[in-house]
Amino acid sequence: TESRVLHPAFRQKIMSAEQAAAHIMPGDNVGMSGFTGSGHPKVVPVELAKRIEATHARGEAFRISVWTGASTAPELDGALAKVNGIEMRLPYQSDPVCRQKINEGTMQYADIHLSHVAQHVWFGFYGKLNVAIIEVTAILEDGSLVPSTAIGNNKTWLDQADKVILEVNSHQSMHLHGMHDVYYGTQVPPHRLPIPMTHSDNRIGVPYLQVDPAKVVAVVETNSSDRNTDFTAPDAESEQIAAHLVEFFQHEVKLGRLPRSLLPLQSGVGNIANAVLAGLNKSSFENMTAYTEVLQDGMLDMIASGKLRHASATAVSLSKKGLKYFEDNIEQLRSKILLRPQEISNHPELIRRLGTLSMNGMIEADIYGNVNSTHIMGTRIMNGIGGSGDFARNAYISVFMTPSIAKGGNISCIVPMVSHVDHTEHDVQVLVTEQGLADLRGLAPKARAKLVIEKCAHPSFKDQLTDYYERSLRESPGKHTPHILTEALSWHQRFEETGSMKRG
Ligand code: 0RQ
Repeated sequence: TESRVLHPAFRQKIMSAEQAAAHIMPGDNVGMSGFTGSGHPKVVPVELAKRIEATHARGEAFRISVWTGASTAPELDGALAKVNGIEMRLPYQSDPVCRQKINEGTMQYADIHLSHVAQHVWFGFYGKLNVAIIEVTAILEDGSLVPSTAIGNNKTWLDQADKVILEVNSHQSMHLHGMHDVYYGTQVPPHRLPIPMTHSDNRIGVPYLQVDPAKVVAVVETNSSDRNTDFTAPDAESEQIAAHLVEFFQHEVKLGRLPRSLLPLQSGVGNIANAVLAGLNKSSFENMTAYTEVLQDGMLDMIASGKLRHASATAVSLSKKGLKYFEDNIEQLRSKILLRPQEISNHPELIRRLGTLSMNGMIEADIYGNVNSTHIMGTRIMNGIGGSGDFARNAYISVFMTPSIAKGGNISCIVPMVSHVDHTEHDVQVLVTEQGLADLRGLAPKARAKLVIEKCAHPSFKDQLTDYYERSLRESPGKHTPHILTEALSWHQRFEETGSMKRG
């Protein structure tokens, strides 16, 4: 294939991945591209992992900090974690090897709101960014960079890093050019101005990334695919969750609280989110829009059917089948999809102004509506908060969803008190399980508790929850948010000890 490195100054820097990886030093903070398995560097991290492994074999220390947009893939997070090469990871991961290292206590992990990352780096909160490793689709004649399938924090990494390594991936479609909207107007306080966006399909920036060529130490040509994880077909439970939500939105339209085309949709990652989008695709709503982080297959299907008029995101994260449709139809899709930096896709100012309908997955919720999205039994990380907090607090309506039970019915996802809080009761308006939907807007704690138990809990845990709640009402010293503190987390403790939350 013809080289996609069209600018002579960049062409002079073309080298192997191994040579490029030699620019990274022990202790470096390294900013990498990548968001939900898309647009991450494919080869330099692998060569870096080899170098780290060889260094460790000589008995010398070599660890780096890895900052990304969000989750990546086995050839980045997995490879570096496997050789114990990561000292600190931020802001989001979903890799099994990373998860294991974090939970065994050998890797540090800072789980950060995705909208915070770029500005915290500008403010200097995490120290100096030494190196950026960024995947791009092409380097044009004038030196501008055509972004890949995800933008994430790339603008910030390119601006802030001392040294830049570019991976130019010819596997990505050249037709991505024009699908990106990179806003260069962000400032730090006290110089901030309003971000000039009033509709989710507004273009406010330029379709390329910029980099100072003097900082580019290496250009590596690659040809590899993104993670392209397949989704499972919606199961009965996910379809029930979707049905409850569609009915709720219809009700809100009827009451005049939502327009007929709804408001911009934000949908989280995973199979349930995908099933909800499939439900919306079959619904009577039309001309919908999306203001979200990740564009999954479910949204692509909605664009294909004409139900979704436009989607704004920071990454496309597609299955192999979804990717084929995307690439075959990319000419038409370019006017319907905009990819933006994550500081914009997740910006609280914009989420509040646009009024998103935000739908995210959770691990558990408690009877008062506090939500745990990240920790298994309070101590073990699953993935991270990702963008769910950016959206939850600022959405028009913020929805959290989960099946009502997990692990073959031994776990109730509705508990007396969550074992870790990511989204407080103040940020959670609607809870949905396959059992039903609890609309918590405007309710005081005791009314919330009754509704959550009634609508969301699994029948096999309803009595146990009701019993806890009623005894709390009697025994709790405070009657605003009644609890029996010595018992509130006993369900989790019982699971750790016996393998079930069920009372013997
Ligand atoms: O365990 O993996 O061992 O089978 O948790 O559960 O049901 O497959 O859920 O894939 O929809 O993910 C919250 C993790 C849900 C996700 C979470 C066990 C269950 C299973 C996974 P196994 P499911 P999903 C946009 C927004 C935070 C980030 C976010 C997430 C595993 O949605 O990471 O929202 N969200 N970002 O068996 C113990 C419980 C459990 C439980 C389920 N109550 N207790 N284990 N499990 N419930 C995207 C970005 O920001 C990038």
